[in-house]
Amino acid sequence: MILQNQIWLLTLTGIGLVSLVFIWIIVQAGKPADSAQVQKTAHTIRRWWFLALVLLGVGVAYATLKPFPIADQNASSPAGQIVDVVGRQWSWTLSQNQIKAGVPVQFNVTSLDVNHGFAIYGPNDLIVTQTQAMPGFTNRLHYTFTQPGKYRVMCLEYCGVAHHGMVTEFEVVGGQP
Ligand SMILES: [Cu+2]
Repeated sequence: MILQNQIWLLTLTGIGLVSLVFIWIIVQAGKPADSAQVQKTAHTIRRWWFLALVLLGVGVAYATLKPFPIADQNASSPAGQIVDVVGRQWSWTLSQNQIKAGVPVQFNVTSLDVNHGFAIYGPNDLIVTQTQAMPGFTNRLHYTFTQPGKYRVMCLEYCGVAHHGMVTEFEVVGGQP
């Protein structure tokens, strides 16, 4: 299952769980309760709930930040090919339009005017990787393409009236089709 479908499933499950909580509250409403006992139970639930949320938050942060795609900006590059990317209102300039599959590539991404979002879409129109294109700063983005084909670059950050037209293409060659 592709990632977007997994997230969709997770979202639906979450909505279902929240709905169940609401239904439970509606069913429980109106029943008389011993307030001291309720308070004691609530405090216990709150303690465990807090601990679970902290563990979940730390776990999710660790799992999602570990494979951080934006490389150390000062380290020497391990990439076998380097592509310089310049964004401006409203176009992209890439130093090359052919990239080899299976060889790590480093995109050096910057902007001449305002902030842009440098996003690469694969042949199936799903986002492959992305970073910011910022004026006065170069972001290094590392990625290794596995699938050959036509890839599109689109701006992911609104940057003016022709933002939607900030599209370019490049080709990934070699590798397994
Ligand atoms: Cu834009």
